[in-house]
Amino acid sequence: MIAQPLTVLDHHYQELKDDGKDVIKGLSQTPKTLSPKYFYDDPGSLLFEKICELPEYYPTRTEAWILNQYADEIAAITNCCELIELGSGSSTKTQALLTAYQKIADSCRYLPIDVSGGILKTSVLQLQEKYPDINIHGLLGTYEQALVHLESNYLQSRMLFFLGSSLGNFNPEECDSFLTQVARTLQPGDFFLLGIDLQKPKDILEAAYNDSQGVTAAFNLNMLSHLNWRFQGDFDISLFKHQAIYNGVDNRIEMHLHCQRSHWVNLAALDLKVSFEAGESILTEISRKFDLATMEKQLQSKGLNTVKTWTDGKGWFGLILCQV
Ligand code: AVI
Repeated sequence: MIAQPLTVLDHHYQELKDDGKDVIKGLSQTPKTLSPKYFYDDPGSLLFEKICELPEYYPTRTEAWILNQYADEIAAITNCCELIELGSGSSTKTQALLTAYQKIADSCRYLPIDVSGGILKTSVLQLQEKYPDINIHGLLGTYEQALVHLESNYLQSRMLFFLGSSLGNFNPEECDSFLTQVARTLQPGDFFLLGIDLQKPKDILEAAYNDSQGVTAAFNLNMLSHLNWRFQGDFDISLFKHQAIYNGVDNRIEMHLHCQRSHWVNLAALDLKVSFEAGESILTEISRKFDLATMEKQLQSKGLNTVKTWTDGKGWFGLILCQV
């Protein structure tokens, strides 16, 4: 079988280079912040795949269990022609849905969208071999680029999915505008499938983001290596320590890189020199933990009406299927 070419939304590196403005802004403010999108260069995406297999990191296997359990039902309810996944990564969990669709659909197409070209290319090639009856095209780009592209390239009935609780990495305002944009890409009758991590005791949450093998620490620190190669930086990784704590007021994990010694960092390509004090930290990620009923209401306010919700036996993770 001839492999489909990878469709590139825009020039990946050029696009992210422009985004360096957010690095300047984030490192110039107090407290310092960096966007979690900088986790996902190719080494970072591989580290994330490792996180997904950690015993402490329950979200991936819990969501995979729900998907495996209910994929046939989801396919039967939705029966769309076009399946679109935002932030597809390795598309591992999605295979339950593709297998279910392959059984019922005559022709359908799957568009995995990710910001990391290496993992996207590899997974598209593997999926094309495994699912010869499904038309598979990878799209390389950020969520923003992807949603703009999808809004103006509507072909046929759609199910858009956003799994892994990636929605939790947005703050409330970002979440609101993301859902508005999602609703814009869908036509009446189309579906949105959302995976969200639910609230649970602090010790389980903190263990999931402070694993004993140090993979999450390596993932967090890799963001600085990414900035070093992308923006000609000189971050000394050994001067920072990973820290993840649960903020019970805002129901979110906060991941930080904690500076161990006062020093300067230079990012030559951004013409930026930043001073770090011992004890100060960079907020690299929030990971919000949700409540199903509240999320269903928020989705409804965007015209995304819940058709069915699934969860696991412990109520740790939720999958919401909604329809426009
Ligand atoms: C991608 N995202 C949903 C993960 C999360 O759990 O917030 C990223 C992650 N960060 C640390 N571990 C996993």
